[in-house]
Amino acid sequence: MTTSQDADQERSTHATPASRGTPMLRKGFGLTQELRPEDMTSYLTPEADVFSVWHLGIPDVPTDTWSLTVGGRVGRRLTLSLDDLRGLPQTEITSVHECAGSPLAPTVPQRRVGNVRWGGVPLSELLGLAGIEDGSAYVISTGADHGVFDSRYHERYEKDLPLGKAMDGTALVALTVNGSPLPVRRGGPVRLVVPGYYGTNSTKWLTSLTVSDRRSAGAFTTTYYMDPPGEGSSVATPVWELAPNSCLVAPVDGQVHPGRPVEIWGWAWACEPVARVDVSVDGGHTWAPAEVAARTGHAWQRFALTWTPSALGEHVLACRATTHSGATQPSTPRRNRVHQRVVFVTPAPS
Ligand SMILES: Nc1nc2c(c(=O)[nH]1)N[C@H]1C(S)=C(S)[C@@H](COP(=O)(O)O)O[C@H]1N2
Ligand SMILES: [Mo]
Repeated sequence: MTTSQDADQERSTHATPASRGTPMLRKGFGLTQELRPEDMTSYLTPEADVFSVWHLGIPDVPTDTWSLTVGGRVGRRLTLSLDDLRGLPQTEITSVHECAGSPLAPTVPQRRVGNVRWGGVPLSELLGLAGIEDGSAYVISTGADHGVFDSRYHERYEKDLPLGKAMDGTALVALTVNGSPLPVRRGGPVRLVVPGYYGTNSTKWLTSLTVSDRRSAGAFTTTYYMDPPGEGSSVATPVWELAPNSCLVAPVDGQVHPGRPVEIWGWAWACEPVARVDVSVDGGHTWAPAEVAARTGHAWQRFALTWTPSALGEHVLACRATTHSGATQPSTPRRNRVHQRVVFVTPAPS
């Protein structure tokens, strides 16, 4: 690890040499097929089943020459190699990983979600080593990827997060996912992970961290991933904290029969713990509280309710999560709109 005191020089720019000109394995926006909710049967989502999203392409990051700089408003600027990072204290956290959906259609629910165990160096540890100057308020992260998104060339993918979140001990400079080294397509060799925040904030192919007194002026924090002002407000909000959300894993059609108890279950999550999940079997006219497991880390929480249907026919199942502070899911078109599934109660196999 090398350090330097010339923080002033760093202040003028967030770019690092590595963020320019890294060869790209793929160019342009892309994503991989997400798991359907009925296939989210395991608490930990296997890495291969977790959705993947990239805006600018996938860079060919050279692991041997990769380095991370920590600069901006810090006492000493750090440059770390992969070995330097591996030599620092490591921790793990299980965390729900959810995409906020397309920044061009932010109200369309996508249900791109998984629950994984990330491992790496706490961001607070690295920032502590660098020493944060008074008056700092944000940490800006940049990735090595560059390219065209939404008909515009972007020199890099750049995000920011409030200093309080960066220092809360959950944010990681991650080296592993589910116990294995991060593959390049997952953001390897090193990515940022911000548990409790939408996936967009977890910068892949991380090359620099910059402590700042203001937000990033980049496209991915100004044009994209800013929710328009709500009713009675004039301020747009950054797409940071996970809004309450939930999905139904079971039952599906063919599993529901008259007079036979069936477990309605699924996963619920939010930035803060989910305190309650309500389930409906009549399309949202009436709701009943499900049992909800306690949360560990920033993982999703299982909910379940036993239902014994009495008659044959169509039922619209729905689930709705509510947090300790009372935030809940809307039934209007929003990214965390209530999830519904139609099931037919069919005669039991004899
Ligand atoms: N460098 C970089 N980081 C990025 C992105 C990107 O395009 N470039 N996409 C973000 C978005 S929108 C999401 S949802 C997550 C997806 O991470 P995954 O592909 O590992 O699931 O990465 C985030 N980090
Ligand atoms: Mo995303």
